[in-house]
Order: sequence, then structure tokens, then C-alpha cells
Amino acid sequence: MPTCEANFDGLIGPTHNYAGLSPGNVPSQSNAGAVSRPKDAALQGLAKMRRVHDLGVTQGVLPPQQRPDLAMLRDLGFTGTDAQVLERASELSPTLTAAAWSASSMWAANAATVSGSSHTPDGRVHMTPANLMSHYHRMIEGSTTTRILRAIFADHKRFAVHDPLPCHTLFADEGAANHVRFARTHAEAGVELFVYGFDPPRPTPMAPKKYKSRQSRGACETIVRKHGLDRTRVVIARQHHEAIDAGVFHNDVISTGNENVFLYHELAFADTAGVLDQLRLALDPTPLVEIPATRDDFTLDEAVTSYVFNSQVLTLAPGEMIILAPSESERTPRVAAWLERVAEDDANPIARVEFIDVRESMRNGGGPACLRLRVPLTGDELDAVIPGVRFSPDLHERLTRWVEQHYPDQIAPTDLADASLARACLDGLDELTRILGLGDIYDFQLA
Ligand code: SUG
Repeated sequence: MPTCEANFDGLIGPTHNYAGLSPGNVPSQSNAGAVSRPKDAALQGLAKMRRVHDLGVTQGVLPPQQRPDLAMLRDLGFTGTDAQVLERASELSPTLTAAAWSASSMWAANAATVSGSSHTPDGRVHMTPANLMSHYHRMIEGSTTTRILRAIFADHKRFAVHDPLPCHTLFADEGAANHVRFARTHAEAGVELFVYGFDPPRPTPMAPKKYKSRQSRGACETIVRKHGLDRTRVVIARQHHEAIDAGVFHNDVISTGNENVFLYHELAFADTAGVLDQLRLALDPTPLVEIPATRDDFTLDEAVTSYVFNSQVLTLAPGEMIILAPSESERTPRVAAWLERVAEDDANPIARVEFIDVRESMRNGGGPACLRLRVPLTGDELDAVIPGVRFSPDLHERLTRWVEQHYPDQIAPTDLADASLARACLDGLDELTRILGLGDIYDFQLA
């Protein structure tokens, strides 16, 4: 097997709901309190995995986390039976209760930052799970994500799964959502772009005013060191403060890349021209194929509404790529027109654009690319991945049956006090670990 870039999608969990937990994430705020549709959400996620698999790209599955996390609520002082814990927590703190139920681990682009073995001095794939310390409901993902990644990428000769960085603003880390790998092909070594929003030791007057940035420069620099990357093949760039204030809470909402192709909005970075210069130099002699969107093409607001940069750009064959864009891009006229121009332009390898419906996730600010973690793998490394998480039509069928059987059709905010719903969700997860051949990974299984 040649080297590939596998996409590991977060399977959308049965507790998917709209709790408005993410200030700075416009859809999360505007859909707060809406009724969610977990079954539809999971089926949409599986259909996306199937489409990517059918396009010939290696696809894997990451299981959801144990939610609701009643142990977390107990740690915070809520006592009694499960029903009492949920009742007291939902009375006293709807926010903590919602954090305990959040299915946010679906957004696997925030699970970790990954460097392929062609970039690391020990020739292993290095992964640093994100500490996600900017939001409490996400911060509680880190330890289980580490356990899950260590179960899936268990072969120490080939994979190094680090601990998450310390939970301090100096190291605020949101994972691969702020990381892009460039190379002539997936089989070759290339350059890694790390993007941050703030740098606590060196504050700047050009900081966002409305929303907080999530990723620190210190996190980027620490991961570069821990993965042992060659600094001449690393670019570290700061997000534009206007982008963050428009709702670009992760870089993957405003730029994306695949092999040597780079799609970006001109307001993605504080110094976009400088970032391009550094990338061109680091990637030389491979040319960087630049696909910009200017303010005249569409505004930051249109980029955020359409989530066009959260498309998956996938290699179909040498020199032939597809953009798998969220349906919302098709419904944003100036963005749809730009996509059409990109697909028609022979100067880039984009052959066509396809739209995919992940509406339930989108309503919480998670597009197609948020739902997946990219992992560059050689054939041997792919063979060393636990086989049960490899997506196939057979696994698609089994997971569809499992979702149909275990997922609620809807969750309204008041359902988060329901202990029987909590039990049903956890029973489903117990069965899932057997379907995926993962063994015991959840706290309730290990207790
Ligand atoms: O961290 N939404 C997620 C969306 C993450 C998207 N990921 C990437 N861009 N890669 C977040 O803001 C909303 C949950 C709620 O409001 O119920 C939420 O966590």
C-alpha cells in the first residue's frame, strides 16, 4: 500500500444537542436551546464517511466519548443516584449539565495534531491530543481522546501518542483544526503550517475585540518541539483578528489545504502575504498552488455562513482533486459562484465540487472537515491500525443499524435531566466498543 492520508471521523454520539456552549462560534450561539436530532446527525456523519470511502480515500471511525459524563458531575460535588445527580445538576447549573452531555468529540479535527512519519526524526507518526482548554465542555475530552488514540494507534514502534499539553493559556491547543500539512503528494515529506490566535507573552493591539482566540502560539511551538519537526519546514502564522471577530474560531473555518493546494481567504491571517512567502520558500521546489478568495469574492461573514473553507479537499488521482463542501456553501450565492470558478480553472487540480449535508453538526459550528482527523499513513502503518475502526460498506451497515437502535430521534434542553435517556445512551456505547473491536475504553467499562 502506498502512503495515504486517512480520514478518521468522529462518530456523532447519541447525546448530540444544542446547548450554546461555544461563544465565538456563531451557529452554536444562535441555535442554543434548539431541539437536536441525534439519529439524523449520526446518519449524516456516516453518509459522509461512506462518500469519502467511495471516492477511494481511506476512512476510519473514532468512537464518541462517554456522555453524559456523570462522573464529571459527581467530581463537581453533585451526589446521589444517577437520577438525583442529573436532577440537581440541571437545576443548579444547566451549563455544567450540558457540558456533561455534549457530543462535541464528534469534531475530530480538534482531537489531536498529527505529524506523519516522514516529518519526525524517529520515523513514527506523532500525535498530540488537544487540551481544548478554552471551553470546559471540550476540555473534558482530552484524557479520553488520549486513551482512544492509544487504543487505535497502539503499535509503539509506529505511533507515538503524547499526553495533551498542560492546561494553561500558554499552551491552549485546539488540535488539527489549526494545522495544515503541505507536500507535493501525500506520499512525500513537506511542510506543516501551524496557526494561532494569541500569544500570551507577546500581546498585540491587533487582538480580536468581540471574541476570544482559542489557540496559543506556545501550543504550536511546543508541538513542533515534541514532534521533533525540522523548523525550516514549519510555518507558524497568526490568525487575523477580524476573522476571529467574524466567528472564525478555528483556522479550518477560513483556510484549508491538500497536498500542495492552499485555499484561503485574504483575511485569514494577520499577514497573509508573509504566510504565503514563507510557505512558498519552505515548500520549494514544489510549487504552492494558491487559491485565494478576496473580500470582493465574498466577505468573512459569507465564509462563516457557508463554511466553505471547512470543505474536505480530497485527492482522487495524481493531480486530480475534489472539494467536498457543506451544502450551506451551495446556498450562499457568491461562495457558490467562487467554487464554480475554482473548479473551472485549469491552473489548479480541483476537478469538481460536490456538496454534502451535515446540517445537524453544522448547526453547532462543525462542517465536513471539522468532523475528521487527517492521519498520513504508510501502508505498514495503516496495517498496524486496529482493524475494527477501518470504514467499509459492511461497517457502515452495522453502524447504521446500531444508530437506528440506540439513538433518540430528538433531544430538547429539558431531556438533559432524564436519567433513563442517560442510561440508554451509555448502553449503546458499550455495544459500540464491541462493534469497533476496541475493548474497554470508557470509564464505565473500566470501573
Ligand atoms: O468547539 N462546537 C464546536 C465546534 C467545533 C468545530 N471544529 C472545527 N472547526 N474544527 C466548538 O465550538 C458547540 C456545542 C454546543 O453549543 O452545544 C461546540 O462545541
